[in-house]
Amino acid sequence: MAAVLETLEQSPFQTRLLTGQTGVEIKDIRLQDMSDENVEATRRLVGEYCVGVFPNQNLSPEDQLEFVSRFGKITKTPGVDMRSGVDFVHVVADRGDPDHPVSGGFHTDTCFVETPPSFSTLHAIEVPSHGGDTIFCNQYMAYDSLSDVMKSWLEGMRFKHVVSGTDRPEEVPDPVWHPAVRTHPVTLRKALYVTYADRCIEAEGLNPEEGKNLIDFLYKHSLRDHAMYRHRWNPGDFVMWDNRCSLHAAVYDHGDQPRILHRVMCQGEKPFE
Ligand SMILES: O=C(O)CCC(=O)C(=O)O
Ligand SMILES: [Fe+2]
Repeated sequence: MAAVLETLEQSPFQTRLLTGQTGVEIKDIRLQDMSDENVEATRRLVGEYCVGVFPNQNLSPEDQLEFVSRFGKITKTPGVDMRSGVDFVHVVADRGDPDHPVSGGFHTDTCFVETPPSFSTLHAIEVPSHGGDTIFCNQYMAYDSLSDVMKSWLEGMRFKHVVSGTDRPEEVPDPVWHPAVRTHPVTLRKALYVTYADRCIEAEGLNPEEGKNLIDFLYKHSLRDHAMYRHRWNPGDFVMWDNRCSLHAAVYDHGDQPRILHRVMCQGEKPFE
């Protein structure tokens, strides 16, 4: 814990923690004007608290691409239509169903490639007056709260990740194996790296039933209230999360109110234990 608070105190920004350990708000900074030094401070802060919230931004799709490219090579999910007319800027504009609100399901983005995105970002263009929140959970906390026996059991364990739901199956990559526990390259903390059962389908060395139950347990273990931050959107919000240490889920309870967000991601390293 001490190391975490140090990062916040050392940061050059006006910051506010949004929950005990997950989510940090970074105020009074225009993303287009950020210095290289502040980009590095952002990388550390978001790495430590999993989610960074920058209110009141006004970014064109090109500005967003430019900003995110400072954190890594811009990337996109294979097989997904961008819908924006600007390559690599994905328009997220899903409608809710007033009678049957659902959660999009907690996941880490595009984990089914060799080098999954480090950061994903959403810039709010138009948001519902209520509903349509995005929830994040902290995968350092999920790992830290496992027993020592479970932690040692997961050492060297790898899970198989595959694509689920795609616009263009021909662009889908082959399955990949990633460590169940990954070390964050910036914070050097360990985080549990699982996602929903459709995408995380097998544990190396275990029989199918064992693997399915293990992944199911770890996934459920990740979704505990005290490790979550729930973001209620305002227009102009820019939210950046670190896929190496968090899961997230959209909540589609906004009925037919418009909800339009621009999404840009950058590539991370190959996950390592
Ligand atoms: O719409 C949202 O709030 C998040 C959707 C999502 O999972 C993503 O953009 O990666
Ligand atoms: Fe996502």
